[in-house]
Amino acid sequence: MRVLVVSANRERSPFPVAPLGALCVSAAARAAGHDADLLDLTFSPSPRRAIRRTLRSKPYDAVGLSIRNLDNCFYTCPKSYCDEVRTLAETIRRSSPAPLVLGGSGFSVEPRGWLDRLPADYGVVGEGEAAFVALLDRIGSGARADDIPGVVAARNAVGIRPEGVACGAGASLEALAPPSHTQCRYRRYIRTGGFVGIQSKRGCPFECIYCVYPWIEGTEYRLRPAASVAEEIRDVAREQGARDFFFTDSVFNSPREHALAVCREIAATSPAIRWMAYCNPVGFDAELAREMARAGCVGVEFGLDAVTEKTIDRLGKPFRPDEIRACLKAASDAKIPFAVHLLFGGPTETLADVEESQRFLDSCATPNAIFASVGLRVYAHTPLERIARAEGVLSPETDLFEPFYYVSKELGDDPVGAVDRIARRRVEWTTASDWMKPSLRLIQTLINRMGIRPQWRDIRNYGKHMRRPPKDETA
Ligand code: B12
Repeated sequence: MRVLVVSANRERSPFPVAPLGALCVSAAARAAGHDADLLDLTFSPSPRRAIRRTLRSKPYDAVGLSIRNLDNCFYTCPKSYCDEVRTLAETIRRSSPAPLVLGGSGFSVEPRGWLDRLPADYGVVGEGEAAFVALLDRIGSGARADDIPGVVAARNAVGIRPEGVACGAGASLEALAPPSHTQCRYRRYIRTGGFVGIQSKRGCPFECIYCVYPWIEGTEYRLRPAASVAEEIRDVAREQGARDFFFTDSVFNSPREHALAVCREIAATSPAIRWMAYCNPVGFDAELAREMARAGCVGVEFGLDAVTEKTIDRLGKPFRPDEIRACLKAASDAKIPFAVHLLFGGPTETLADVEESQRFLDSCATPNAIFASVGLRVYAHTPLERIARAEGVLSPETDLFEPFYYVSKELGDDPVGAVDRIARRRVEWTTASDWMKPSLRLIQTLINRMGIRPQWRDIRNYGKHMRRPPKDETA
């Protein structure tokens, strides 16, 4: 069959992100013998014209639309991508009679909402490779498709996510074709601050109360052989001259032995690359940090969210404060630049907890940047949804397709201002109020153009001029 996979994402913040998910499903379709093309709209000056032109060029038998983001998860500056994506879907519909299949992480967090709003025939919830290929077969033969695990037919999209709709299917990753990187022009991404996305595993066994990663990827780790991860990196580096990679794993360092093996393979086969990854403190020690640095890791982002005993418990994080201290020291000793992400506003959190978080981090190795956010995006079927409903802040009618944020009422009437005031006391702390400043955005663009990785490496230097605290607030 002739198949077109369209990647809808055009977001440029914090940098343009290459369409790894779309490259995976396109590769799977090709491996199954289909003639699959990819249309990446990230840099397209006129996405609708690009869609019309592409759909005129070949009589496609099926079109896939990859929806990476539903919204930007920014409490202070919320943005939904729905209208933009709907326009693309409508253009596809008008330009081709081929069945339209939706998929992607942004789709998977709210499949029902998307199918209600977009003119599509099917949706694939969670992992796409096997389901998309099975669906193409059924489309080809005209048979029913909604019994394929993960596939939802738009006409009976009522009550998606009942038991039985498999998500993050448990298939082994070894059998998957590698993403079709040759279909992506990485040069432009890398010039504008982006990376080649790479995955060393799927799945997330942790149970953070607000998170949808286990839903998208499954709750158990499925590991790729370390040698094939390194081989994929080496091939893209060779074929496309790409040097900058980003591990898209929810937590790169877990399980630790696998992360170590991946680092050793990369160091042996691709000595000249640079990469970054999201990590957490579980098993992140001096040996792993050293191996990561040796393998070309130039930046680690610790998605801690909480750092005090109380807030860690409330968010269901899988580590303790002493593990945080140990992992920050390990990264610092290995001379890997590192950033910390914090998420304030979780259940029962007070300003005293924010103050305690700052004191705790003051006592650890100093990160290059601390990103402090306020407000937890509430997703359906998470423990946080249940908490918000029990507290009555989320009414039964609230549609979680629209961004809804949980912020503990104990943070007061102006949680953003209050956290801002605490954050401004330290040069390494930054908040959404900083990120939205045009001057900071300009600096970020320049940093991206200069090829500096990680982008936040020197935030203490330029940030301090912009966030100088009022005299009476220095604590
Ligand atoms: C790594 C990551 C990042 C990195 C990206 C680094 C890089 N260079 O790639 C960084 C930190 C930069 C980032 C930024 C953002 N991210 Co992010 N990110 C992720 C993460 C952890 C993995 C994404 C990934 O690449 N996975 C690997 C690929 C292979 O999987 P996939 O894309 O899901 O594709 C599979 C399926 O979805 C499906 N599929 C995909 N396309 C298609 C198409 C069809 C037709 C079919 C059938 C199937 C299908 O099959 C694929 C293969 O199995 C996810 C969470 C998660 N675990 O999924 C969040 C996630 C995607 N991000 C999210 C968001 C919101 C953002 C930001 C908007 C946040 C912000 N305010 O800055 C930005 C947007 C950046 C941009 N320009 O688009 C949300 C999206 C949901 C939502 N609410 O919209 C997620 C789900 C996290 C969350 N908050 O819940 N992100």
